[in-house]
Amino acid sequence: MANFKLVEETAKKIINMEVRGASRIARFVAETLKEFAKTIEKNFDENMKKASEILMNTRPTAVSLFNAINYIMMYEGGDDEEKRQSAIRRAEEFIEWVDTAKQKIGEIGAKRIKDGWVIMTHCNSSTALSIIKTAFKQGKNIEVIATESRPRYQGHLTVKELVAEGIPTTLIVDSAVRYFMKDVDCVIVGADTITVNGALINKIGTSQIALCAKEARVPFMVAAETYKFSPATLFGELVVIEERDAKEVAPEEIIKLGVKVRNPAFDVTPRDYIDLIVTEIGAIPPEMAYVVIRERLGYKLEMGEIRISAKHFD
Ligand code: RUB
Repeated sequence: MANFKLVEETAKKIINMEVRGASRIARFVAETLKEFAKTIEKNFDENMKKASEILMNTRPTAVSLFNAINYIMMYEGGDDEEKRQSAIRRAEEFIEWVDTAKQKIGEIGAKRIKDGWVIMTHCNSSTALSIIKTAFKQGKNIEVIATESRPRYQGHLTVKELVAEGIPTTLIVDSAVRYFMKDVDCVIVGADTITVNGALINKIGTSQIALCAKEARVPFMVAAETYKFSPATLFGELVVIEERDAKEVAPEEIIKLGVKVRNPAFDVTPRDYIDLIVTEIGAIPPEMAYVVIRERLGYKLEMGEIRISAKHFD
Protein backbone atom coordinates (compact mmCIF):
# COMPACT_ATOMS: atom_id res chain seq x y z
CA MET A 1 0.00 0.00 0.00
CA ALA A 2 1.21 3.49 -0.83
CA ASN A 3 2.47 4.90 2.46
CA PHE A 4 0.35 8.02 2.92
CA LYS A 5 1.06 7.92 6.65
CA LEU A 6 4.65 8.93 5.87
CA VAL A 7 3.42 11.84 3.75
CA GLU A 8 0.98 12.99 6.44
CA GLU A 9 3.72 12.84 9.10
CA THR A 10 6.01 14.96 6.95
CA ALA A 11 3.23 17.46 6.31
CA LYS A 12 2.56 17.70 10.05
CA LYS A 13 6.23 18.32 10.87
CA ILE A 14 6.38 21.14 8.31
CA ILE A 15 3.13 22.75 9.49
CA ASN A 16 4.13 22.72 13.16
CA MET A 17 7.64 23.91 12.17
CA GLU A 18 9.47 20.92 13.61
CA VAL A 19 11.17 21.03 10.21
CA ARG A 20 11.55 24.64 9.07
CA GLY A 21 13.65 26.91 6.88
CA ALA A 22 13.13 26.92 3.13
CA SER A 23 15.97 24.60 2.14
CA ARG A 24 15.38 22.08 4.93
CA ILE A 25 11.69 21.95 4.01
CA ALA A 26 12.56 21.33 0.34
CA ARG A 27 15.07 18.61 1.19
CA PHE A 28 12.68 16.91 3.62
CA VAL A 29 9.91 16.88 1.02
CA ALA A 30 12.27 15.39 -1.58
CA GLU A 31 13.30 12.65 0.87
CA THR A 32 9.66 11.93 1.65
CA LEU A 33 8.58 11.69 -1.99
CA LYS A 34 11.53 9.41 -2.70
CA GLU A 35 10.53 7.02 0.11
CA PHE A 36 6.85 7.31 -0.77
CA ALA A 37 7.52 6.42 -4.44
CA LYS A 38 9.08 3.15 -3.29
CA THR A 39 5.82 2.14 -1.57
CA ILE A 40 3.42 2.68 -4.49
CA GLU A 41 2.09 -0.63 -5.84
CA LYS A 42 -0.21 0.66 -8.58
CA ASN A 43 -1.55 3.91 -10.09
CA PHE A 44 1.81 5.62 -9.72
CA ASP A 45 0.76 8.99 -11.24
CA GLU A 46 -2.40 9.26 -9.17
CA ASN A 47 -0.69 8.45 -5.87
CA MET A 48 2.27 10.75 -6.50
CA LYS A 49 -0.08 13.57 -7.40
CA LYS A 50 -2.09 13.07 -4.22
CA ALA A 51 1.06 13.02 -2.06
CA SER A 52 2.37 16.16 -3.80
CA GLU A 53 -0.84 18.00 -3.09
CA ILE A 54 -0.72 17.12 0.62
CA LEU A 55 2.88 18.35 0.85
CA MET A 56 2.24 21.46 -1.23
CA ASN A 57 -0.50 22.57 1.18
CA THR A 58 1.75 22.76 4.23
CA ARG A 59 3.37 26.20 4.14
CA PRO A 60 2.47 28.63 1.38
CA THR A 61 5.38 31.08 1.14
CA ALA A 62 8.64 29.24 0.47
CA VAL A 63 8.87 28.48 -3.25
CA SER A 64 11.55 25.88 -2.51
CA LEU A 65 8.69 23.56 -1.59
CA PHE A 66 7.03 24.07 -4.99
CA ASN A 67 10.32 23.77 -6.87
CA ALA A 68 11.26 20.53 -5.06
CA ILE A 69 7.92 18.89 -5.77
CA ASN A 70 7.85 20.18 -9.33
CA TYR A 71 11.35 18.85 -10.02
CA ILE A 72 10.49 15.36 -8.81
CA MET A 73 7.09 15.35 -10.56
CA MET A 74 8.83 15.79 -13.92
CA TYR A 75 9.60 12.04 -13.77
CA GLU A 76 9.25 10.05 -16.96
CA GLY A 77 8.73 6.40 -17.94
CA GLY A 78 6.60 4.02 -19.95
CA ASP A 79 5.29 2.02 -17.00
CA ASP A 80 4.97 2.44 -13.23
CA GLU A 81 8.35 0.82 -12.51
CA GLU A 82 10.17 3.15 -14.91
CA LYS A 83 8.33 6.12 -13.47
CA ARG A 84 9.31 5.07 -9.94
CA GLN A 85 12.98 4.79 -10.86
CA SER A 86 12.85 8.17 -12.58
CA ALA A 87 11.10 9.86 -9.61
CA ILE A 88 13.61 8.37 -7.15
CA ARG A 89 16.50 9.54 -9.33
CA ARG A 90 15.07 13.04 -9.58
CA ALA A 91 14.51 13.20 -5.79
CA GLU A 92 18.16 12.23 -5.27
CA GLU A 93 19.25 14.88 -7.77
CA PHE A 94 17.26 17.51 -5.93
CA ILE A 95 18.74 16.51 -2.55
CA GLU A 96 22.21 16.75 -4.09
CA TRP A 97 21.28 20.21 -5.44
CA VAL A 98 20.34 21.37 -1.92
CA ASP A 99 23.55 20.08 -0.36
CA THR A 100 26.01 21.27 -2.98
CA ALA A 101 24.36 24.67 -3.44
CA LYS A 102 24.69 25.52 0.24
CA GLN A 103 28.38 24.74 0.24
CA LYS A 104 29.02 26.66 -2.99
CA ILE A 105 27.11 29.70 -1.70
CA GLY A 106 29.29 29.58 1.42
CA GLU A 107 32.43 29.71 -0.74
CA ILE A 108 31.19 32.47 -3.05
CA GLY A 109 29.67 34.61 -0.29
CA ALA A 110 32.70 34.33 2.00
CA LYS A 111 34.76 36.20 -0.61
CA ARG A 112 32.67 39.29 0.12
CA ILE A 113 33.38 39.20 3.86
CA LYS A 114 36.38 41.14 5.10
CA ASP A 115 38.53 40.44 8.11
CA GLY A 116 37.27 42.25 11.21
CA TRP A 117 33.69 42.66 9.97
CA VAL A 118 30.59 42.67 12.13
CA ILE A 119 27.75 40.87 10.34
CA MET A 120 24.08 41.15 11.21
CA THR A 121 21.73 38.26 10.45
CA HIS A 122 18.03 37.61 11.01
CA CYS A 123 16.05 34.45 11.75
CA ASN A 124 17.87 31.16 11.11
CA SER A 125 19.02 30.69 7.54
CA SER A 126 21.30 27.71 7.01
CA THR A 127 22.43 29.30 3.74
CA ALA A 128 23.32 32.69 5.25
CA LEU A 129 25.11 30.82 8.05
CA SER A 130 27.04 28.83 5.46
CA ILE A 131 28.61 32.10 4.26
CA ILE A 132 29.38 33.28 7.80
CA LYS A 133 30.84 29.93 8.89
CA THR A 134 32.96 29.62 5.73
CA ALA A 135 34.41 33.11 6.22
CA PHE A 136 35.24 32.27 9.84
CA LYS A 137 36.84 28.95 8.87
CA GLN A 138 39.01 30.84 6.38
CA GLY A 139 40.49 32.62 9.39
CA LYS A 140 38.57 35.88 9.11
CA ASN A 141 38.10 37.50 12.45
CA ILE A 142 34.36 38.21 12.33
CA GLU A 143 31.55 38.84 14.77
CA VAL A 144 27.83 38.32 14.38
CA ILE A 145 24.84 40.24 15.68
CA ALA A 146 21.76 37.99 15.57
CA THR A 147 18.18 39.12 16.06
CA GLU A 148 15.95 36.96 18.24
CA SER A 149 13.31 36.81 15.47
CA ARG A 150 10.05 36.88 17.32
CA PRO A 151 7.60 35.26 17.64
CA ARG A 152 9.29 31.86 17.10
CA TYR A 153 12.79 32.89 18.26
CA GLN A 154 14.69 31.25 15.41
CA GLY A 155 17.51 33.62 16.46
CA HIS A 156 18.16 31.30 19.38
CA LEU A 157 18.94 28.50 16.92
CA THR A 158 21.29 30.85 15.09
CA VAL A 159 23.26 31.87 18.17
CA LYS A 160 23.57 28.23 19.27
CA GLU A 161 24.97 27.28 15.86
CA LEU A 162 27.40 30.20 15.77
CA VAL A 163 28.65 29.71 19.31
CA ALA A 164 29.22 26.00 18.56
CA GLU A 165 31.57 27.14 15.76
CA GLY A 166 33.37 29.51 18.14
CA ILE A 167 32.12 32.66 16.38
CA PRO A 168 31.70 35.67 18.72
CA THR A 169 27.96 36.38 18.70
CA THR A 170 25.63 38.96 20.20
CA LEU A 171 21.88 38.38 20.52
CA ILE A 172 19.58 41.41 20.25
CA VAL A 173 15.82 41.99 20.26
CA ASP A 174 14.32 42.69 16.83
CA SER A 175 13.53 46.28 17.72
CA ALA A 176 17.22 47.02 18.46
CA VAL A 177 18.27 46.60 14.82
CA ARG A 178 18.54 50.32 14.05
CA TYR A 179 20.29 50.99 17.37
CA PHE A 180 23.08 48.58 16.41
CA MET A 181 23.26 49.21 12.67
CA LYS A 182 26.06 51.76 13.13
CA ASP A 183 28.31 48.92 14.33
CA VAL A 184 27.51 46.64 11.39
CA ASP A 185 29.60 46.16 8.22
CA CYS A 186 27.24 43.87 6.33
CA VAL A 187 23.81 42.23 6.68
CA ILE A 188 23.37 38.65 5.46
CA VAL A 189 19.98 36.97 5.38
CA GLY A 190 18.46 33.92 3.70
CA ALA A 191 15.45 33.70 1.38
CA ASP A 192 12.16 31.89 1.22
CA THR A 193 11.39 33.21 -2.23
CA ILE A 194 12.94 35.58 -4.78
CA THR A 195 10.46 37.02 -7.26
CA VAL A 196 11.08 37.71 -10.94
CA ASN A 197 11.57 41.42 -10.19
CA GLY A 198 14.27 40.64 -7.63
CA ALA A 199 12.25 41.19 -4.46
CA LEU A 200 13.06 39.05 -1.45
CA ILE A 201 10.51 37.26 0.70
CA ASN A 202 12.03 36.24 4.02
CA LYS A 203 11.24 36.14 7.75
CA ILE A 204 9.07 38.99 9.01
CA GLY A 205 11.29 41.92 9.94
CA THR A 206 13.76 41.40 7.10
CA SER A 207 12.47 44.45 5.21
CA GLN A 208 12.89 46.68 8.27
CA ILE A 209 16.48 45.54 8.59
CA ALA A 210 17.03 46.28 4.89
CA LEU A 211 15.60 49.76 5.38
CA CYS A 212 17.92 50.44 8.32
CA ALA A 213 20.88 49.05 6.37
CA LYS A 214 20.15 51.32 3.40
CA GLU A 215 19.83 54.35 5.68
CA ALA A 216 23.22 53.53 7.24
CA ARG A 217 24.76 52.54 3.84
CA VAL A 218 25.48 49.03 5.07
CA PRO A 219 25.59 46.38 2.30
CA PHE A 220 22.62 43.98 2.35
CA MET A 221 23.39 40.51 1.02
CA VAL A 222 20.97 37.63 0.42
CA ALA A 223 22.00 33.95 0.38
CA ALA A 224 19.63 32.08 -1.93
CA GLU A 225 19.88 28.81 -3.82
CA THR A 226 18.46 29.03 -7.35
CA TYR A 227 15.51 26.84 -6.29
CA LYS A 228 14.38 29.77 -4.13
CA PHE A 229 13.52 31.75 -7.28
CA SER A 230 9.83 31.71 -8.16
CA PRO A 231 8.79 30.78 -11.71
CA ALA A 232 5.13 31.54 -10.91
CA THR A 233 5.93 35.23 -10.36
CA LEU A 234 7.05 35.38 -13.99
CA PHE A 235 3.45 34.66 -14.89
CA GLY A 236 2.05 37.36 -12.66
CA GLU A 237 1.31 35.37 -9.53
CA LEU A 238 1.81 37.04 -6.18
CA VAL A 239 3.63 35.28 -3.36
CA VAL A 240 1.26 34.29 -0.56
CA ILE A 241 2.46 35.52 2.83
CA GLU A 242 1.73 32.94 5.50
CA GLU A 243 -0.20 34.27 8.48
CA ARG A 244 0.16 32.10 11.55
CA ASP A 245 -1.82 31.62 14.75
CA ALA A 246 -2.30 34.55 17.16
CA LYS A 247 -1.18 32.25 19.99
CA GLU A 248 2.40 32.49 18.72
CA VAL A 249 2.35 36.24 19.43
CA ALA A 250 0.17 36.87 22.46
CA PRO A 251 -0.89 34.93 25.58
CA GLU A 252 -4.47 33.75 26.04
CA GLU A 253 -5.30 36.59 28.47
CA ILE A 254 -4.57 39.14 25.75
CA ILE A 255 -6.34 37.26 22.95
CA LYS A 256 -9.33 36.88 25.31
CA LEU A 257 -9.72 40.68 25.41
CA GLY A 258 -10.97 40.49 21.86
CA VAL A 259 -7.97 42.38 20.50
CA LYS A 260 -7.05 41.58 16.92
CA VAL A 261 -3.64 39.92 16.72
CA ARG A 262 -1.84 39.67 13.38
CA ASN A 263 1.06 37.29 12.81
CA PRO A 264 2.48 37.40 9.28
CA ALA A 265 5.48 35.06 9.10
CA PHE A 266 7.27 36.77 6.19
CA ASP A 267 7.63 40.15 4.52
CA VAL A 268 8.77 41.56 1.19
CA THR A 269 12.02 43.47 0.72
CA PRO A 270 12.01 45.39 -2.57
CA ARG A 271 15.04 44.86 -4.81
CA ASP A 272 16.27 48.46 -4.33
CA TYR A 273 17.35 47.47 -0.83
CA ILE A 274 19.38 44.46 -1.94
CA ASP A 275 23.02 44.79 -3.01
CA LEU A 276 23.71 41.21 -3.93
CA ILE A 277 22.08 37.79 -4.11
CA VAL A 278 24.59 35.00 -3.64
CA THR A 279 23.46 31.86 -5.48
CA GLU A 280 25.37 28.65 -6.21
CA ILE A 281 25.89 29.82 -9.80
CA GLY A 282 27.24 33.22 -8.90
CA ALA A 283 26.79 36.47 -7.00
CA ILE A 284 24.18 38.46 -8.90
CA PRO A 285 22.32 41.73 -8.60
CA PRO A 286 18.56 41.29 -7.89
CA GLU A 287 17.81 42.58 -11.40
CA MET A 288 19.10 39.26 -12.74
CA ALA A 289 16.33 37.19 -11.14
CA TYR A 290 14.63 36.57 -14.49
CA VAL A 291 17.85 35.19 -15.93
CA VAL A 292 18.00 32.62 -13.12
CA ILE A 293 14.36 31.64 -13.64
CA ARG A 294 14.97 31.28 -17.40
CA GLU A 295 18.42 29.72 -17.56
CA ARG A 296 18.48 27.63 -14.42
CA LEU A 297 14.84 26.72 -13.83
CA GLY A 298 13.88 26.56 -17.51
CA TYR A 299 10.84 28.85 -17.55
CA LYS A 300 10.59 31.60 -20.10
CA LEU A 301 8.20 34.18 -21.43
CA GLU A 302 6.48 32.77 -24.48
CA MET A 303 3.41 33.64 -26.46
CA GLY A 304 0.65 31.08 -26.38
CA GLU A 305 -0.36 28.75 -23.61
CA ILE A 306 1.39 29.37 -20.32
CA ARG A 307 2.26 26.19 -18.53
CA ILE A 308 3.98 26.56 -15.23
CA SER A 309 3.45 23.24 -13.54
CA ALA A 310 5.08 19.92 -14.21
CA LYS A 311 3.66 17.27 -16.47
CA HIS A 312 1.98 15.21 -13.77
CA PHE A 313 1.05 18.01 -11.46
CA ASP A 314 -1.47 20.59 -12.65
C1 RUB B 1 12.85 30.73 7.93
C2 RUB B 1 13.44 31.87 7.15
C3 RUB B 1 14.81 31.65 6.57
C4 RUB B 1 14.66 31.11 5.14
C5 RUB B 1 15.97 30.64 4.55
O1 RUB B 1 11.50 30.92 8.27
O2 RUB B 1 12.84 32.88 6.94
O3 RUB B 1 15.52 32.85 6.51
O4 RUB B 1 13.73 30.04 5.12
O5 RUB B 1 16.45 29.53 5.29
P1 RUB B 1 10.74 29.78 9.11
P2 RUB B 1 17.52 28.52 4.61
O6 RUB B 1 11.50 29.56 10.37
O7 RUB B 1 9.37 30.36 9.33
O8 RUB B 1 10.69 28.54 8.23
O9 RUB B 1 18.64 29.36 4.15
O10 RUB B 1 17.89 27.59 5.74
O11 RUB B 1 16.82 27.82 3.48
